[in-house]
Amino acid sequence: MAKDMTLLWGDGSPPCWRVLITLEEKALQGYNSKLLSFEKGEHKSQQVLMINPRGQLPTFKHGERVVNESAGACMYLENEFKEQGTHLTPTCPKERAVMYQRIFEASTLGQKLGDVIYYDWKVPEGERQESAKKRNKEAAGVELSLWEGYICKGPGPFLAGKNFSLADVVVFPNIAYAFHYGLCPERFPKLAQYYNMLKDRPSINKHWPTSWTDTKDLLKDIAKTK
Ligand SMILES: N[C@@H](CCC(=O)N[C@@H](CS)C(=O)NCC(=O)O)C(=O)O
Repeated sequence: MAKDMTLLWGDGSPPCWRVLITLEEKALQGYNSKLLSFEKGEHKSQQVLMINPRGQLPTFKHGERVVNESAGACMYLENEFKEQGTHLTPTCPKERAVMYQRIFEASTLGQKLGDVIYYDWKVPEGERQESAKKRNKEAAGVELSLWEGYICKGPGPFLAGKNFSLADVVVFPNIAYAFHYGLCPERFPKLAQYYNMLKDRPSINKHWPTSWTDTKDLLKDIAKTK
């Protein structure tokens, strides 16, 4: 039982999904799970700000230990509960190196996708520029092409090698997010294959964002670079 853990999370957030997946993989049940609404601004409530001064989700606490950064929380849980549930760290040093690299570079992927997806939301109407939108899309294309290449690199089929690892926990939500926002599977066939391989994994499927009922098209014209 994990009664001394609290996770405050928001639906549709890749960082939150990572922590939910890890808790599931590590067979940690009975934690205090609280779904908050971004729309209602609940991520800026006192309840969150007391633990996470940035007012962001996920917000995670184990006893008195606070680990709000999603990848940090996943790594923390894997280390604290090494022998429980799925082993999410490869024993092979080479695969471990790849895992760490992918975990940390996932933030660049998230940022490049966000630059396209949230452009209109972040930039006031009078200041929006088609050229800036185009540049963001090109940069997202370059980044996604890197990840498309990673899927065929190494022994696979998972990101760090033969087994599902923390790299997949951290990166899969970003890949699913890209397809939800309209990334074209024909243009990124390896990413699509990776997505299809993992989408029904119980830990992933159980926490699939319920708000993702329709697909958006913001990333539909993103192309692969050579
Ligand atoms: N680096 C943080 C990022 C968390 C994050 O950006 N959360 C978003 C939701 S996906 C959020 O709470 N945004 C609201 C805000 O920044 O005000 C992590 O990985 O945990």
